[in-house]
Amino acid sequence: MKDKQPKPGRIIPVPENFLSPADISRRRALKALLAGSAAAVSGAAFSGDESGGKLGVPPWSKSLGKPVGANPYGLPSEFERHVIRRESPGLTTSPHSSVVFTPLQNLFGIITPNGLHFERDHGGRPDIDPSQHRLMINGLVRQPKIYTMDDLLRFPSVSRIHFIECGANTAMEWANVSVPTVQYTHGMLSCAEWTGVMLSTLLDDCGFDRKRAKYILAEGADAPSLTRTVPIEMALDDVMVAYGQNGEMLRPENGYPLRLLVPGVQGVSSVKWLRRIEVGDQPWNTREESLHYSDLMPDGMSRQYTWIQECKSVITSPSGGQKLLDKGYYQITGLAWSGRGRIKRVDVSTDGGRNWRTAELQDPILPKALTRFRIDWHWNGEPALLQSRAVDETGYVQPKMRQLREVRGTRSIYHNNAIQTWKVDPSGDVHNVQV
Ligand SMILES: Nc1nc2c(c(=O)[nH]1)N[C@H]1C(S)=C(S)[C@@H](COP(=O)(O)O)O[C@H]1N2
Ligand SMILES: [Mo]
Repeated sequence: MKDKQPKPGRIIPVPENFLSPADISRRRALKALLAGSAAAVSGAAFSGDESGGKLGVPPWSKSLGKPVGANPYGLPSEFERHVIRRESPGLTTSPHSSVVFTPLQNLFGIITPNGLHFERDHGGRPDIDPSQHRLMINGLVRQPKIYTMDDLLRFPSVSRIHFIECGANTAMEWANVSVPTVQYTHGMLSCAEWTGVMLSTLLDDCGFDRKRAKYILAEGADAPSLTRTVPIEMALDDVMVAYGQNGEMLRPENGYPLRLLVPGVQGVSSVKWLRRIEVGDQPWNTREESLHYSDLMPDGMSRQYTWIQECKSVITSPSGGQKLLDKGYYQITGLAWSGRGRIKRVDVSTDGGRNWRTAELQDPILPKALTRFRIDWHWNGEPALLQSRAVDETGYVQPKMRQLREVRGTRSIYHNNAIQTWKVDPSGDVHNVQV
């Protein structure tokens, strides 16, 4: 009986400071974290004699707080200042064609706060005045049109929760383990409630040619004029022209004032700062769909137009860089998603895939959205290999790294959806490993 209700263990949850450019020394930061957590555990200097069961009166209970309007636009508590997007040092040569990763290890539920949504830009982020912004729809349409933001806001709107995952998420791990934390292995992944107009509504408004239209081209207003081809069936299904992100206008980083959202498809197709949609009868083979975003296979051939982000999952806690301080009870939790629909099941292993238990899925379980899973775990102090394996509603099972490599080799950059393994050492340190 006792074994079933082990004492809750403590965890150092925020391991990733050591990779910020300002503080690149892993050891120094970990040491600081350890010192910090010791203070938190023994701390509470103000609170009087807690051992006697008394609750002290903290300083903030003894004076007036800040006035209600102190922050006209709210920010997180200063005690959360380590919860930030981070660049992976050395990953890119220019900060304009680069990425900042979402701190998945710090988040709850399925929604990414707007200030933490990952940002992937090819030529920096433009600051667009919405009154000057225009969306043109041309090509195989009866009536080419140019819309202002005001025009677009007058169309019937929809709000839907979807993830965006960069096709290159987990790309560094194809050949071997290369980055230490879930922020860097999986943090080109975010999920928001997007609001906008269905693209089908706008295509109808322009009277697109239903017989000849096979593809659309979406073009961004940023310096690289990023362009992507989207098949018309997708465009007419669930693609949105979005201006809202979690209840407010898009953030500049994520496409303000307008972006395309292609649910379930690699992030690059969700063109930000959207300024033009062209309707055509064949794919455009632009730079971002020939030179990049094609998958180099072992035989030297490349797969092109691999749109869908297949079913994938990752444990976000405990995860790489964290440290378990005690034997005892821990919650294993993480995220699962599929570009093909809903998540059906997530299994969790603590012994590197020999034995599996089915995790609890937390509502809501939405198509092409992140799904939160959790399961109880009693850590007995022995080495453990933590893995999660997701299954989606099509029956597709997330593959092992080895299975994926057998088919794809190691030179693919994109679409690595393999099972992630976190190794827990007897010391409690958690590492990124491949088994
Ligand atoms: N115009 C434009 N759209 C863009 C990009 C860009 O650089 N320019 N980056 C793409 C890539 S590669 C990804 S992964 C997603 C990332 O969206 P986010 O920055 O909102 O997370 O935007 C896509 N849309
Ligand atoms: Mo991307």
